[in-house]
Amino acid sequence: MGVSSRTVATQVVTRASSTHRVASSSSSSSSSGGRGGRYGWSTASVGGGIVVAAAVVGVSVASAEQTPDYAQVRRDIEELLDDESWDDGSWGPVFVRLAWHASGTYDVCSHTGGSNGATMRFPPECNHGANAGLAYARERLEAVKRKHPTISYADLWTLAGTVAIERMGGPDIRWRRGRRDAADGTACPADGRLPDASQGNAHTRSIFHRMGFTDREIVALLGAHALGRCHTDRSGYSGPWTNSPVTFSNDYFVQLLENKWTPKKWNGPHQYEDASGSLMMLPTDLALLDDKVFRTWVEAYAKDEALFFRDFAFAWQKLMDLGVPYRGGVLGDLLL
Ligand code: HIF
Repeated sequence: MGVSSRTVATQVVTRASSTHRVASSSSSSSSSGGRGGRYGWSTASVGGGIVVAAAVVGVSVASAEQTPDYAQVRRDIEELLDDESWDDGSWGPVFVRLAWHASGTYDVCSHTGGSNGATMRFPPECNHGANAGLAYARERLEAVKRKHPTISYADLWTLAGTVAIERMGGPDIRWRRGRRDAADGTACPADGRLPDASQGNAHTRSIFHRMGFTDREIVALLGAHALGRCHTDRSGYSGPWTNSPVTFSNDYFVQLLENKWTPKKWNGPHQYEDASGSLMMLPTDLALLDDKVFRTWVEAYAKDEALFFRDFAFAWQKLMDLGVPYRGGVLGDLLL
């Protein structure tokens, strides 16, 4: 899809969703325990985590200034993407990683973690090893937050990752606003909820099943490793998965199946490299080929990019919405 038609589609989504919206009268910096707009939110601490509940308490109308101009926010995020001095020339991949690490802490049983709250702004979560390097992305997005102070960080980060995927050639993805920022770090999830790249399929399954994903959705999501690269000063691993790390495509699956992967001989963590030594796979990536179900989907997505794009768009939206109360199921509007 071309740039102009994508922009139009984006605006249609923004307008369409605003028809369902009763604007909140509270500022985005209010805690999830705050109260405002049509819904009053209350929080209760359960087992060290936070449960968010919402109840209809009345309708109020906010002034235009209190509602972020989401179409403009999108454009401002787009402006930040290209940068020849950053990695492979785009901040897109690290925005995608920020959005996913903010969301992927969710636990479907305790309803803790997830994108609501943007708790990665606070210790201890900002210091979790898995989040190394994400301060660069958070800092880069501060310019957009300053320009649009009423957008929550939780909305800004998830939108930035989503816009980045779209602008790097990925599918159009339905993004929903309405996340609220936590006031402090009391709702930070425990360390260890994000995946450990040195592990195998049992670990990958347990991490993503905890978030509520199916095996098919896990493989679809993993196609995002077509983007970006590993950095020795962050994860310790090194290199990109594909030759076009700022283009969203099904190339991750093609590389996984068609390239020859051998253990990299170096003074670093165990990872795989191709014959040229320029591409890499993590142990969790290569393990997909050893599992019958995972492999079936790797092969399907390598063969059919349109199928991958469709499945990815659905799974990514689900990831971005983890931990956010919404009504009407997956296609419903967020509760704000
Ligand atoms: Fe990643 N991922 N990811 N990842 N990831 C890294 C980088 C990126 C895992 C490990 C790593 C997903 C799942 C998993 C991106 C997007 C997604 C790095 C390197 C590691 C180690 C970090 C660095 O050194 O900078 C593991 C173990 C996962 C589960 C198996 C998601 C599906 C693919 C959910 C996802 O969307 C992106 C983009 C990057 C590149 C970041 C960059 O700065 O270039």
